[in-house]
Amino acid sequence: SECIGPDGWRCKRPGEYDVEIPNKERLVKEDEDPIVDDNEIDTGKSLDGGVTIPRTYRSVLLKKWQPAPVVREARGKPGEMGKPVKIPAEMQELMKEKFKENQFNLLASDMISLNRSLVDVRHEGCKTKQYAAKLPTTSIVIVFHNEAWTTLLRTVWSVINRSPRPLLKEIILVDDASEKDHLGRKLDDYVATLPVKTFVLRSEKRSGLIRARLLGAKHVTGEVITFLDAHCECTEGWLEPLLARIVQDRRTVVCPIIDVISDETFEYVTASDQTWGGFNWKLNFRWYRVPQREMERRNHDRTAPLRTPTMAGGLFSIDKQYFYEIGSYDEGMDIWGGENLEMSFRIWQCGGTLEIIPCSHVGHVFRDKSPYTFPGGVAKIVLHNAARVAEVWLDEWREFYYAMSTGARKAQAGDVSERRALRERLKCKSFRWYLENIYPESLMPLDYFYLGEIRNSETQSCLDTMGRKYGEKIGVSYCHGLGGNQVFAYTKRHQIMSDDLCLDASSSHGPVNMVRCHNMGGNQEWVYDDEDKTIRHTNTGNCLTRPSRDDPTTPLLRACDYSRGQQWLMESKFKW
Ligand code: LR7
Ligand code: MN
Repeated sequence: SECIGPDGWRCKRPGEYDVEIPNKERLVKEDEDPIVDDNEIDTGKSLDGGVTIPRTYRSVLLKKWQPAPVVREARGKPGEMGKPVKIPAEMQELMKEKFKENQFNLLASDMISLNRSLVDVRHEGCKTKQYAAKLPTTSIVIVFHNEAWTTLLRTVWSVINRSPRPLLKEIILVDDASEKDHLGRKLDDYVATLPVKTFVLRSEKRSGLIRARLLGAKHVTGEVITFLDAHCECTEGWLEPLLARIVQDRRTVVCPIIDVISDETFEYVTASDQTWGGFNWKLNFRWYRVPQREMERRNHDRTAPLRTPTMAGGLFSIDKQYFYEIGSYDEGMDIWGGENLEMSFRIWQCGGTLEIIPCSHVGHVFRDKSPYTFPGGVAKIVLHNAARVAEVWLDEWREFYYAMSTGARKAQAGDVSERRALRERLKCKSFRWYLENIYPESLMPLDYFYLGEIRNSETQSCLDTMGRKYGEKIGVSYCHGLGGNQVFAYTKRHQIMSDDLCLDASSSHGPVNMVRCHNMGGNQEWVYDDEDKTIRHTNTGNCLTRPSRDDPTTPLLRACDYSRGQQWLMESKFKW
């Protein structure tokens, strides 16, 4: 069981906190709490190259606390128990109008109680889990720019309503130069009335979410920092399992399962517990299915912590001291994007652990578009941030990023010397180590023979994904030398891949399709012959062939005849 309390520790179930603690005298005051060093648990993790900090945790149980109120269903109210809100026909126009402001259904959000009830979505096995009674305190940091009143306050209330009061040190709201009236005085006055200490920090000029979080973190007095986006809803028992995991090893950074609050209806929809975080060649964060090996490592226990290669970025808890030891955030990053991958790589490469704790569920309003401005342009900012990630953490695999995103080479990473020095100082491991040990399923192949364009010797055209999707045919077009759709890797596993797509043929005369890479050879195995320049499909023995004249953009699979139309050159000729 998870009951890890050493001598004198009581094991409790989540939710059990709103019971009076007997014998208050036995509890120590916050400032005289001794360093508890008997809760050391060896996770069997190698320490070499990592940060050397004590693994033990100083645990505090506050003397005074109020039980968290129980959230009951307000029957008949819209959205209770996480149900979808239906907007009456006569309000559809207004709804559409209001949608634009935040890129979610503001009208629906405004109709729902700030204290709305939710279903307890946890796996049955989570409800009876035992956690140490002595957990660290946490401060919640929520940064926002022009957030809607109801989503912001519903986030705050869900924290208040569903966190054991003794664990909740304070809630810190960081206003990143919002321009909305309701986020000014009105907000200050409102938070002053809350039953949990809550205050608003203001950044004078737009600083972006990364620097806003750094500002919030500075004011944290709890032992753990918990970051949330400004449009979340925490569910029953969300906090204890996060903190309990940090007690076991303070170099573990933990995320809840991020459920979906529909941007259309505000329905609370549980996310799969079988997805983890990855990324593609463009350095976009992506959810992927958890591989079998990780399920096996967890003995198929769906309530056990899940080691994830990357995190989404908005919702996680981290030991405060560790947050700084490991290099907090890269202050050179602007507005939005990249910081989540930067932190993920840094945690793993520098000796930490990044996990999703499946017993913790927090909902987040996912939306299709960003509602706010990106001063200087979205592409410029996002590419700048991503280039910093690539320059500091990716080693040679940065080439995948630069090859894939057109314009990435031009976007300036700026001065990254401090971040590289941090990597040195912490003696962080290489990206190869990360790919080998943490993320062998990565779309960035560990070993590859070639990365670049693939040009037909006869037609002088290049293989091109044509921006097509899964299952569609591969194309060829004029070699533009700009990377993007014309970049392919020829891997040691004998795949010809572009990001998550692999050349795939299931019959001997084609077609040659682009299919999600499965890393299992089969229809996706090709052998390039450096001498005669053929790309031979192992299963069928046939060769990749230039298109015929009646369909000049679709390469074929034909019996190998060693003609020039079957010769492909793997020599990058990029124009950057
Ligand atoms: O300039 C800004 N200043 C801010 O304070 C821009 C944004 N913000 C605030 C904003 O109000 C919000 O509270 O920062 C927070 C995140 O911005 P969102 O909600 O527009 O971003 P997102 O949910 O699309 O983005 C995800 O990726 C981001 C990359 O920088 C951050 O890491 C977000 O925290 C992250 N959100 C999540 O991880 C929730 C799950 C989404 C997924 C996947
Ligand atoms: Mn968000």
